[in-house]
Amino acid sequence: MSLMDWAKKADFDMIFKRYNVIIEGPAIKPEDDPDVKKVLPKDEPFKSLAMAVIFGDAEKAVQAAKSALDSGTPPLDVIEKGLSKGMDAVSALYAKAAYFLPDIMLSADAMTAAMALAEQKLGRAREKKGTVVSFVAEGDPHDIGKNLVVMFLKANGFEAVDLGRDVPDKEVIEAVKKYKPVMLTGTALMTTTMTAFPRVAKALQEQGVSVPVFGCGGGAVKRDFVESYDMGVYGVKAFHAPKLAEAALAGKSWKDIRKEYPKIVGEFVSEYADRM
Ligand code: B12
Repeated sequence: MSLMDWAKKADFDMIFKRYNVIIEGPAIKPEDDPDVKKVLPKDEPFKSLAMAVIFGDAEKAVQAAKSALDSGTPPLDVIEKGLSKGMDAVSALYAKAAYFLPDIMLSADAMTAAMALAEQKLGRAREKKGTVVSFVAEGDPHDIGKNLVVMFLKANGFEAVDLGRDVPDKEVIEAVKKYKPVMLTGTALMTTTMTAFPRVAKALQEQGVSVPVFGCGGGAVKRDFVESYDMGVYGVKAFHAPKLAEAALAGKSWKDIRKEYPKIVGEFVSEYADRM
């Protein structure tokens, strides 16, 4: 068969699809995934915010956040009911290997870009109530939760000293000595890195330094783990952080805060259901 004859008979549509010259449709429709459906908000503007994070589209995430904030949606809702739900969906897709590392990096960037707008809107109270030192555990690059903690602390009038992510224990201890904070917060997303918390607590005690409360949170962390070392209080939501710091300022000890967590944060917290 001559090339011309072959070209007349060839199914170019099929060939183009086979070699990705044209695409049959979206490779994946995340919103149809049953685990995504469980967490995806149904109402606007939260659905668009979450979808922009799911698709790792920073431009759309920023647009959605801007229009939500402009139309009066509270910044906390933009974060908690929209962007964070998107990240929950991303986590579900990553867990079942439908998403890979590059996907979640794009989603993290989209969430971070949109969060910056919510932060501006939250504003920063002028009068400083006290100092809090925040860090992500040594070896851990996951800093979205810590950034939220810092953002809510600043918005509520605390001086937040942000040590960043992958912070060596030694730096945390030095910062506690230097700033004498009313609270120290630690975030860890990995089971291999959360072990920094008991190490830091122990080293502080050995060096005769203490903090009224050491709030510890992050995906990998559970309450019983945090309550296995002194000073540790398990932090559930980033926006609880200023309330915990306020309780410490009011003279509550870490032991009191452990016992009274739901009362202090003023809402039902399933992780503390036995202490309601
Ligand atoms: C985004 C993401 C990334 C991004 C992080 C970008 C960034 N700048 O943070 C990138 C792509 C870099 C990444 C990399 C990796 N990741 Co990752 N990642 C995630 C993912 C999908 C979401 C995490 C997230 O941001 N969640 C949203 C934030 C808001 O949640 P959060 O930090 O927990 O904070 C909330 C609360 O915990 C609370 N909180 C947190 N701290 C505190 C403190 C106080 C005081 C209070 C009150 C509250 C509080 O506030 C927030 C809610 O309001 C998770 C999946 C999951 N299920 O969590 C995996 C996950 C954490 N990653 C994981 C892994 C394994 C990795 C890699 C090692 C993968 C690899 N093979 O290379 C690498 C790390 C390599 C390295 N060591 O450098 C695992 C960890 C497993 C484990 N349990 O140990 C997870 C669980 C995925 C999985 N199911 O396997 N990752």
